[in-house]
Amino acid sequence: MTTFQVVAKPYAYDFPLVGTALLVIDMQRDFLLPGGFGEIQGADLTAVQAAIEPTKKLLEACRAAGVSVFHTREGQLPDMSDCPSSKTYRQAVAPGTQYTAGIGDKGKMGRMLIRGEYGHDFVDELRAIPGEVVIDKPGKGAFWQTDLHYKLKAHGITHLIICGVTTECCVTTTLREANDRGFQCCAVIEATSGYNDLVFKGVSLDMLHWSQGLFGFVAHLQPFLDALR
Ligand code: TIU
Repeated sequence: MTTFQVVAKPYAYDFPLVGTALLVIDMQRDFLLPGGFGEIQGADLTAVQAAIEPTKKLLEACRAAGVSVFHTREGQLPDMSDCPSSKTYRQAVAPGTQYTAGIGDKGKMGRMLIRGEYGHDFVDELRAIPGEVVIDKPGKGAFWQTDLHYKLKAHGITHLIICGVTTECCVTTTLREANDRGFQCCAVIEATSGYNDLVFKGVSLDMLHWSQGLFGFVAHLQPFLDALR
């Protein structure tokens, strides 16, 4: 069985070719491009966009090596019936909200974070290709109200290489949930970013590998590119 090893924190991350999936979190126009939900949230778009090219390199290396690829998209059904009420009250326009526009409202790329809208879909650089799994999720974590766990099991996945946006939100929520489910996870530093990278990214990733890997591993991109070559 082919296995790989990359330098990581808190120690080397070993992963099998068969049994590992790359999990690309929410690389959607609404989070990454001007006029989307991220910008309305006050995002530093330059910071999140910096993850696009490294994620593309990681994705291409995984595809070439034969690593399974899963993508997620955050978004609601058009009638918003699947929107957690916590989100409705804080991230859509509701009494007391801090926003003037939010989830479900019409933006420059269609209704924000609504399935089927232009802004909800992946950025052009990171579109899924046939054979890759796309998981649509209503929440931050990719396991809640989705069949991600079952599809990972169906593919025999035990290890997850995790990247995408945002580090502080959907990436780490998903990695923490995956750890509880027994998956050995590694986040890839250059292939993730958030809305306030000066403050959030470093601490978010540090918390993952603190204390002998409380939630999992963190590694740079280059060791993955070298290992998968
Ligand atoms: N920062 C933030 O609100 N992010 C999200 O809503 N979604 C993801 O992190 N993908």
